[in-house]
Amino acid sequence: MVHFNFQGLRLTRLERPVKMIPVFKTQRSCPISPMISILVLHGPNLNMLGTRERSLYGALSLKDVNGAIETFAAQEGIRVQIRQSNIEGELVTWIQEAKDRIDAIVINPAAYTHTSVAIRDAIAAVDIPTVEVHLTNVHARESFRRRSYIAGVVIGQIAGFGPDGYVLGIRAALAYVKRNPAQTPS
Ligand code: DHK
Repeated sequence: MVHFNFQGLRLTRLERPVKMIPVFKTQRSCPISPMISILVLHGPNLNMLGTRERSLYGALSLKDVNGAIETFAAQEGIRVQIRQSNIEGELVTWIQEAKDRIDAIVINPAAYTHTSVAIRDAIAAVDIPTVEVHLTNVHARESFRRRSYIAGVVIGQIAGFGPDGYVLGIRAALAYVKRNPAQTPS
């Protein structure tokens, strides 16, 4: 150790240089913006894609659909988290957990679209921009599928484009988040 005086202060310098640990700048001062995070939720029976009513829902499995979502996310440089549940409460919990962590939600609530006040209330409660996706054109099917409890609390709905609807939904959510950066979590 070497001691020396600087402006009346007794300072000590270590002889061996101290290894510098890089300190990452905070988000505000960082010129590179943080990755946008999108939560993709699949509701009940979507785990059966590929075998379920193929004439309506197509031949792709949920794994195939998720693969296409992940490929798109990688191309766009965004983070996606994908989950499926047959249980309403589980979907509600995941929406709640997204608060202040996720920039946007893309959800196919499947049959819960037409029944779930709980999912609607969860989306309203977290105040995260959300896109509603349906594989089929629900408006051209049985009348009970035309009513969506979710539609009133989302930024928009995409229906009838099969699995492409998820990528379209993410694209729409992404554009919305970029236009409304104040809503992104800090
Ligand atoms: C999927 C379901 O499982 C149905 O209950 C909905 C939706 C429609 C879809 O088109 O993705 O009515």
